[in-house]
Amino acid sequence: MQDTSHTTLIALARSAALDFAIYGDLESIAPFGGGLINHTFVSVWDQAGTRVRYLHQRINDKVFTRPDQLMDNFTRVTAHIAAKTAGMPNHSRRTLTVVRARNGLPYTRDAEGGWWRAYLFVEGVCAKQVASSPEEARMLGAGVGRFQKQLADLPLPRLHETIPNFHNMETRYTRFHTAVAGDLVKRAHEAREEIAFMEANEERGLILIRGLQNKSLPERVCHNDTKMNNIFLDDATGEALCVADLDTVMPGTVLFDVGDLIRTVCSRAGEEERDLAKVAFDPRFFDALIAGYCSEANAFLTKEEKRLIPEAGRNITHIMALRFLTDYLEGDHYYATSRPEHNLDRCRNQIALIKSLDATLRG
Ligand code: GN1
Ligand code: MG
Repeated sequence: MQDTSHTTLIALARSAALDFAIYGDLESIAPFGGGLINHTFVSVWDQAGTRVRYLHQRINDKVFTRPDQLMDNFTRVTAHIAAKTAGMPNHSRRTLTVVRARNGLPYTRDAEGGWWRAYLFVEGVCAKQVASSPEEARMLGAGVGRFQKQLADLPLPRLHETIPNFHNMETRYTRFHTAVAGDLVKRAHEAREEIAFMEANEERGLILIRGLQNKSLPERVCHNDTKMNNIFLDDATGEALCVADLDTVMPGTVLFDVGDLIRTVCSRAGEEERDLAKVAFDPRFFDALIAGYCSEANAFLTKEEKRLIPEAGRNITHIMALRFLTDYLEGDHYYATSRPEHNLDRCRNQIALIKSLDATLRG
C-alpha cells in the first residue's frame, strides 16, 4: 500500500476533491469503506441547499502502474453501461458515473504524484460481506450476468490490461515458488501446511488459464473482482443494481467472475473470518447464484463455459489462497493487513472453503 500518512492523505483528499467539476461547497471529506487496495473517501457538498455526496479514490499506483489507462477503461465501460440503461428508472444508480476534473480529464494528480478519481455516490444501496439468503445469491448472480451481457458488445479497441496476468495461475505459481525458495522474511515454516496444499493443487489450478490459452474458453470483457461486496444491492428491492470496483475490468474468461461470486456468495463466512468452523460452502446458495447468473448469461455462454462453472468457484478461491499466502511469504507488501498473521489467516480461510466445496460438490 502507499505509505503516505493518514493526516497527509486527508489533506490530499480534500485538495484533490476541489479539483473536480463539482458544484457547490465542500462541507466534509472522510475515509470510507474497507477495500484492500485503494484509499477511498466520501465527501459531502452543499449544492444550493441540497446535500450531495461523492466518492473519491486515490488509485494505488504500485498495483495499477498505468492509472491513465485504467481510467480510460473505466470511462468506456461506465459510458457503455449507461447508454444501455438509458431511460430506465434509477438510471444513474445502475453504474458508476465518473466526474471529470476541471481540466476535462477523468482524474487529477496530487502534490505527491498520487492519482485521484471521483464519482457520484450511489445512494440507497448496500454492499455485504456475506449473503443472507439464496434469494440474495440469485440477485447477485443475475447482477454479474447482466454486467457481462451489457459489456459483451463493447466496441474495440481491446481494453487495457490494468494488471497483466492478474488471474494467471501459472505466473502466480512461479512467484509463489520463488517466495518459498527465498523465504526472505522467514515465514515458510509457519505456513508449511498451506505450502503443501498449494503444491498438491498446482496442476488442477491451471485449468482456466489453459482454457484461455488453448482458446477452448473465449476471451470476453469481464470484471475480475466480483467478490460480493463489490456489488451494490438496492435497499428498496434487493436487486443487484450496480457493479462497482471497476479497476480490473479487462479481457479474461467470464468464469473468473462466476468463480469469485461462488467464492464469496456461497461461503457462510467472509474471507476475514478466523473461526474456520464457520467457513462452509452452502449448496443452496450455489444453486440460486448459478440460476440467477444463467438467467442473464445463457444468452452468450458456450457449453464449455457452462461445464466449468463449479470448477471456477474452486479455481478463484484457490488463486486467492495462493495470493494471500505469497504475500505472507513476501512480507505483506500487497494487501492491507492489520496483524502479522493476517494474510496467512486469510489463506487458511480460503483453503477451508476449498475443502468444504470439494466435500459438498463431490458428495
Ligand atoms: C482485492 O480491491 P478489493 O479489496 O476489492 C483484490 C482482489 C481480491 C480481494 C480479496 C486489484 O480487492 O483481487 O479478490 O482484494 N484486488 C486486486 O479481498 O488485487
Ligand atoms: Mg479492487
